[in-house]
Amino acid sequence: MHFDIFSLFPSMFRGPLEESILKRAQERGYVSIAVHNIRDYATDKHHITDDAPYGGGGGMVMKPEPIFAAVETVLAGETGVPIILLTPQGRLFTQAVARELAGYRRIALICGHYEGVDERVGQYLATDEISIGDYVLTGGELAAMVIVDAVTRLLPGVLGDPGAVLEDSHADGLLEGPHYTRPAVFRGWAVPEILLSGNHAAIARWRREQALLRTLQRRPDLLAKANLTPQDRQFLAKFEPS
Ligand code: 6GU
Repeated sequence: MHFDIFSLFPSMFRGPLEESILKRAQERGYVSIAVHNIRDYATDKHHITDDAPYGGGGGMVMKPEPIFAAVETVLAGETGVPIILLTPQGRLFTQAVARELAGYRRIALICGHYEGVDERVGQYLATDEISIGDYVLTGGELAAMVIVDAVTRLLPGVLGDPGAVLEDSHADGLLEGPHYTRPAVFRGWAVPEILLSGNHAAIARWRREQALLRTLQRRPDLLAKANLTPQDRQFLAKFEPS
């Protein structure tokens, strides 16, 4: 997978993508990331990338020309590459969207800034608009990093254990249950007995029930959309307010 990121602040990307799993994924060739400075594609003497909004009002708006020039230059001759504008007005980024994006060979991410981006970027250049949540960031850079991270860890080979992504929170529409490691008793707090039992079928059932319970307690909105078996429903029925 290759990511092309278009930003006015390329140095924001230096740290986060160069640690841990993302670093290893790049070193091993599963993913490559190119950060392009939109300012380099402004053709005027001062490399201006923003301007006052038509119609008045506060704030500045990112000009269309440098963004179009940057994306069209970098993606020249390419077809079928999603061009994603990061904006709080976009569709919500979820695990399902991460899986969808992981199916592409190359993805372009445009980081918006200031009060917004000239509407013609969303209309005539971007093929998609994505938001990472219902809050406002100072720019799309952190959102782009979130997407690169969530998508990269889904690529085959990136995680050591291929089963890990199947057990993730949200992978099947449920939150994950609790995890424990040694010591068996820490400050008097014991690990649930069942996990020490060696009964793998019972442990699997317990984990499923913990995931169901945690989702019911913390994110009941997810339960409505989750893939539940009759056994799951029977278990949850015990906790329904009667
Ligand atoms: Cl993609 N951009 C900005 N500026 N704020 C956001 C966002 C994106 N997603 C949530 N908030």
